[in-house]
Order: sequence, then C-alpha cells, then structure tokens
Amino acid sequence: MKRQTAAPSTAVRPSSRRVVLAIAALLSLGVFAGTLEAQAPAPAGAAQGLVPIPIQLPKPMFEGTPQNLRVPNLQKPLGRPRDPFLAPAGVTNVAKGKKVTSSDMEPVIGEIEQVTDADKKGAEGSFVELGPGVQHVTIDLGAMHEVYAVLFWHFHKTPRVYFDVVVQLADDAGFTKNVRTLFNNDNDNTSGLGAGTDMNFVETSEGKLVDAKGARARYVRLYSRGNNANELNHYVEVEVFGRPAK
Ligand SMILES: [Ca+2]
Ligand SMILES: [Ca+2]
Repeated sequence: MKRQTAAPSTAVRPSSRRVVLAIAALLSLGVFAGTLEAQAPAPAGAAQGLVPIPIQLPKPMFEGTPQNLRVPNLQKPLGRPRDPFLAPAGVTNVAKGKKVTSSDMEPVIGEIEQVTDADKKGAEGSFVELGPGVQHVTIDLGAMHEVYAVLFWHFHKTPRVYFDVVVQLADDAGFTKNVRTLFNNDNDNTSGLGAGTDMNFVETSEGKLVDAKGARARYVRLYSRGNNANELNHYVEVEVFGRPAK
C-alpha cells in the first residue's frame, strides 16, 4: 500500500499490465479447457473448412500387407487404415467415367475404359492388362480442375509391387504444357522422366493415394514398368479427387 502510493505513476503501469496479462492468460486457459471437455478434438484441417474426401474402398482380397517381398526401397506397411485425407468440402472423384487413353490402346486383357469405370474389385475381370515395359494411362478430366489427390489401384488380387510408378499432371494431352510430377519412385530414371525419390509400395485394397495439393490441371497420367510378378502393367481403377477450377 505504501509502495503503491509512493511510487511514481510510470512504475504502476507495468504492474497493472502484468495483471491484465495474467487475467487474459487465465481466461484463455479456462476457455481452452472448457472446449476440450465439451467436445472431442477436431481433426487437423477442420479449422480451414477441410473434410475427409469420400473414399470408398473395395473389398480386400488378402489380409494385411506382406513384408517378405524382395523389393528394394520398399515402404513399410502402416499397420492400420490410412488416415482420412482432407480437402475442401465438395471435392469428389472427378475421374469417374472420364475418357482414358494409353500407350497401349489394345490391352492384353480388358478395356482401357475400365480405368475409370468405378469397378474397383480385385477379382479377375476387374482390371485391364497393358503390355510389358513402360506403359501409361492418361485421364482427361474434360476441363481444368483443382486436384487434391490421385488414388489408384494397379492390382489388388494378390500383393504386388509395380515398378517405376510416376504420377503427373499437365495442361495438355501430350504432356508438354505445365507438367508437374506428384509421385515418382523410379529412383534410377529407367523411364527417362527424371529420377524420383518416392518409395516402392505394396498394392492393397486401400490403393495408393498421392497428394496433389489443389494443383490445377486437366490431364492426369500414370506410368509404370511391370511388377514384381511379371513384366505387364495393370489398372483396376484411378480416382482423381478434385473440383472444377474457378
Ligand atoms: Ca475399374
Ligand atoms: Ca527404375
């Protein structure tokens, strides 16, 4: 009491500010604790209005992910379902039913249209088989889109690893304009698209999801160069989660 009255006005200001700060801190702690008690923690991204993309997985054809495949640089299985992938509300599979072209327009088994026909079953009859060596499929989304994720299944009847997988976006069908590589595990540049740093992965019913970060593109292309069981290339389905570009 004596110190307060005796102290010059300039000495009072910092201490009163301290009190205000302390009250503010207590209030914010109280509000934060109340929020935690009232509801479950919101998933990361919810604050930005992001929601899980609507993925519908096919029925698994085998249990778990084997780790005894003799493939170098192989990604370790997650051991649990993949986390939901968040994107703006309204993002859907814009590849469904869209036109597909390929480096092999006369598949060994099946038809090119099967890449986007929404049938994701792992069984015989639900995949298209392309010839040996480097092959690709290109999906024309029909117009410019904001692309958030590319989700694809080469084959999931049995566990397999497809080699030199490269996923690209472009503004033109010939992949000469504004080409962007989203994924590339061709680490020794066998396919001549540049050396990639991504890992090999085992195909499962979950498919492989590649983040496209909202990039704008009309065309999506996927390359592969055979697999650990044979030299052929297969596609069950390719989904492209996006929305028309504004
Ligand atoms: Ca299909
Ligand atoms: Ca390679």
